Amino acid sequence: MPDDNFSAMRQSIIDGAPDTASGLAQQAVSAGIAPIDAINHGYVPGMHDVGEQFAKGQMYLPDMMASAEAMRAAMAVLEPELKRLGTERPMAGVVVLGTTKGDIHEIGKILVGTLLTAHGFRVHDLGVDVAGEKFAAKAQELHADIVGVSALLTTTMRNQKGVVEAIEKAGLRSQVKIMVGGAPVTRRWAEEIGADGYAKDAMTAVVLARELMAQKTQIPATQQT
Ligand code: B1M
Repeated sequence: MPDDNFSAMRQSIIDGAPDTASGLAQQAVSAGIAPIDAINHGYVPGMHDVGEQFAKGQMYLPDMMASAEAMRAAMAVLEPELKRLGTERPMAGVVVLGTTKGDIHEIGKILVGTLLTAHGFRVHDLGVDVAGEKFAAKAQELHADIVGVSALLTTTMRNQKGVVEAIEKAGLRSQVKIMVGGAPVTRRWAEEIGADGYAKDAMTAVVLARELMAQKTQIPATQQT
């Protein structure tokens, strides 16, 4: 796809224009463009620009909400395409996913969930503002392999620790791997709170989830013949 189209996608997010964003996504699908390329080279850079402008005081909250709406409109077109790829693969593992308590940012989490689904994981998305106990209860109910916790605010990333504690309290820690992510989250933070891994973006989250599944299914070295 020409760079012009990616620029138009980026601009549709900055403008907070859902109809344009979804129209461009439809064009991309019709033209056989990989949905992940449209997301990574078109729409996500637009969201990053919006964040920068907001931080500099050049954009206000309603603008940011309009941009998020445009992003959701594009994702509504691209997501089924990505999911279709996932159903053609063998089941890779069960993931319970959500944004942590006090936090309503969901675009990154949705992207992570979509890519995991596209790579064969069965993803249960709990949504936003999710307490640790809810993650633990759903993980228990679904016999989840992985719990994934997103946080976008420096004030809410500490609630990721609450999820680790809730999983421990429910007696599930030995069965469930925990991965964390989100803009302010770091590998060091993941280690500090006792999570099993950190991913910086949605594609890395897929790689990490596969690694965690491999760790889960690995026969301990002491039992290997
Ligand atoms: Co908010 N917001 N926001 N916001 N918002 C940020 C995060 C901010 C950095 C903007 C800024 O100041 N530059 C700032 C946080 C500052 C901080 O804590 N350091 C901020 C703020 C301050 C706020 C409010 C407090 C504003 C206010 O009310 N005054 C408020 C808080 C509300 C709350 O949650 N309680 C707020 C509200 C909102 C909106 C509702 C308007 C909207 C969200 C709408 C929605 O999601 N439905 C919004 C938006 C859109 C943003 C920015 C602009 C974009 C976020 C986004 O969607 N990015 C954001 C600025 C920015 O990030 N540049 C900002 C695109 C997305 C694809 O990237 O989410 O980073 P991201 O996800 C990536 C990776 O992080 C990673 O993979 C994803 C895909 O590559 N990842 C994971 C994410 N989760 C993962 C989980 C994993 C693994 C990887 O494993 C489980």
